[in-house]
Amino acid sequence: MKPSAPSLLLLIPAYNEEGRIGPVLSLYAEHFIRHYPGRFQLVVVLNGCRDDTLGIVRAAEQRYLCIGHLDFPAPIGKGGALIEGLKLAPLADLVGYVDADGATPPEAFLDLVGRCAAGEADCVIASRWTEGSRIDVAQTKDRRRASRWFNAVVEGLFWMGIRDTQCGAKVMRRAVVESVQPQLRLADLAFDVNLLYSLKRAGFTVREVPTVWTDKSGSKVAFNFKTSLNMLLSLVRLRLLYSPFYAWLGPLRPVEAWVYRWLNAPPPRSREDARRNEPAELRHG
Ligand SMILES: Nc1nc2c(ncn2[C@@H]2O[C@H](COP(=O)(O)OP(=O)(O)O)[C@@H](O)[C@H]2O)c(=O)[nH]1
Ligand SMILES: [Mg+2]
Repeated sequence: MKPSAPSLLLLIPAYNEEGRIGPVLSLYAEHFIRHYPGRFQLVVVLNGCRDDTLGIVRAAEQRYLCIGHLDFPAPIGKGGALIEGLKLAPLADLVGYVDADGATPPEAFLDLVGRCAAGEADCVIASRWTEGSRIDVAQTKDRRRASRWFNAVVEGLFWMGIRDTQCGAKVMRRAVVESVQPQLRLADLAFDVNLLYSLKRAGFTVREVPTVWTDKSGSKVAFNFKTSLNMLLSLVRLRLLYSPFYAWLGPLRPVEAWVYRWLNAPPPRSREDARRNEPAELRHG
């Protein structure tokens, strides 16, 4: 990348990550300060943490000027946190996100950024299921099986030709983010499908590239019946959002709200909420 490299905003959603996020912040900050020629900002988006994630993030902010955070007390979910974080898109030319546990090493994320900066696609995403990927530590067998089922359902409903919508590392051009923001409605883990489908529909290109992945223990994602049902429900909801029947479904809204409450999942945002685009206050230290 040339010295005139685009500025980069990296979001890291974090929920009860006091045990995992500290070294990851140092690793990413060091790597990008050393190897990324453009302006680099890293923003951790916390919500409802019941541990000292905030203390760990603040300590990192003392060491690295490029780190900041947003903190939401409400349980807005990983998707909700990313939706809020993406409102900071005007700060940079390229905007991306990655998980807090370091499963994607900074080198692999930088590769995505380089490809996006070089114009290979409007959005470049890491894929564990594309030939050439290197899986140092794989997800559990159950998670891998669930991942393939999930992918089959996503393909059946959305026909995107993407093998791994759920890998936590993605980067895109600011204009892409800004153009799809009003369509980002899902606050749970199906958020990635919401993002990818809305940007494909808008005519933007997505490139899936093989990645390096080291699965980490201490997952914050409950892997159970309710989570699976939640994901399925959100995918169906997303599909309906783009169908001519959506307007007829208004009377079902209270039932939907009840189901998401029962599933203990962050509910989808209303159209009005999605259109409101006030960025939260970025904090440092
Ligand atoms: N802000 C926020 N982040 C979340 C939430 N749930 C998960 N995350 C983050 O999403 C990322 C992926 O979670 P992780 O536990 O690594 O998922 P897994 O590797 O798929 O089991 C991590 O950075 C988590 O901290 C949430 O409710 N809110
Ligand atoms: Mg993880």
